[in-house]
Amino acid sequence: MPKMMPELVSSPVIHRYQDGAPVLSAKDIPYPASCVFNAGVVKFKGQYIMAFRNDYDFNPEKANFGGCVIGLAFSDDGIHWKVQDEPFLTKESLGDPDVTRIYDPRLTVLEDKIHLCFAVDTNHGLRGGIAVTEDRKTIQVLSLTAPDNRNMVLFPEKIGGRYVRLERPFPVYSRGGKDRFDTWISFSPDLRYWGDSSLLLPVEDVPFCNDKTGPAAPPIKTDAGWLVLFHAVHIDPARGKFGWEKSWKKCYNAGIMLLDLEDPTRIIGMSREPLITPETYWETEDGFRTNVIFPGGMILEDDGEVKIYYGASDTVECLATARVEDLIALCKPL
Ligand code: BMA
Repeated sequence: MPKMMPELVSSPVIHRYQDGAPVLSAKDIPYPASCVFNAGVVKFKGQYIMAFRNDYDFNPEKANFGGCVIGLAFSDDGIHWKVQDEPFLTKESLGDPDVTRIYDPRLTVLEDKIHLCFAVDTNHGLRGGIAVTEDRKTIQVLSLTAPDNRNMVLFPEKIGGRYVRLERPFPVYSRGGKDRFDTWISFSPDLRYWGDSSLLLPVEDVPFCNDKTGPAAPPIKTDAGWLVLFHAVHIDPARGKFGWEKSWKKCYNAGIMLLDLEDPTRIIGMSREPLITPETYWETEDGFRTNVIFPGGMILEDDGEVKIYYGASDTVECLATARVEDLIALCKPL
């Protein structure tokens, strides 16, 4: 039996923009769109850039979608977004007929270029990609994992001379055939070849989790350490269904931790409670899979405000803010 969860509440340091109303949703998209969520966001040369996931052609009878693309949006303030006329990436963008879906983008500015992490479903498993874009129209794929691995995020600079990523492999056989997945960390000399992998955040270390942990937004650097958002999932099979699907009983919360600046394989602090747990109408009442908070972007402003972008209910994109010092203070030493 999965461990039962206590009643969860979001941290008081979190402020939802407009009481949690979306900053981007299907109605803002100039091409077919049903659910717009799980975005990656960066601030690059003064402009905010968002890459979002758009599942389109929803079929209510089958509770599934005709397809999924990644779109781009731009903003001067990180709040009001102008969406580019055409999708940025489709499953065809990789030129590999084995790819059946591309989704869940994360963005990192690294060495003055926008890097993109993404997930693809293929006929032979789930893969995580790392790419760079110079023109915001095309991507150059630098690496693709072997199945099954995804949810990758890149650190914004090299550490100890190597690139670093967080990731979430899917070890099914050794974990009793069910999803019980943890966050890992890997290193690379060139963004192509990845290794020196180690377990970073196992499910059992997160008090509000009984199912899986995964990287959320790319880490931000602070004097206290790398500030890292993660998602943590708990399941209670006794719970009623969440959302439009026949059965969806998972609850996704956002958590926060601090990693050592020089040795990011070391967790130096973590909040024992969720940072954001589903609470608003958009997070709990209506959506494809309600009770899902899926952060993919975190921006530290010059004045110490942190903007956190998160997909709500796999349906809309929302924004919360917090003070960086408050987030750090939540990460109590382990
Ligand atoms: C995960 C991914 C995410 C999604 C989440 C909740 O497995 O597919 O894209 O937001 O499930 O449905």
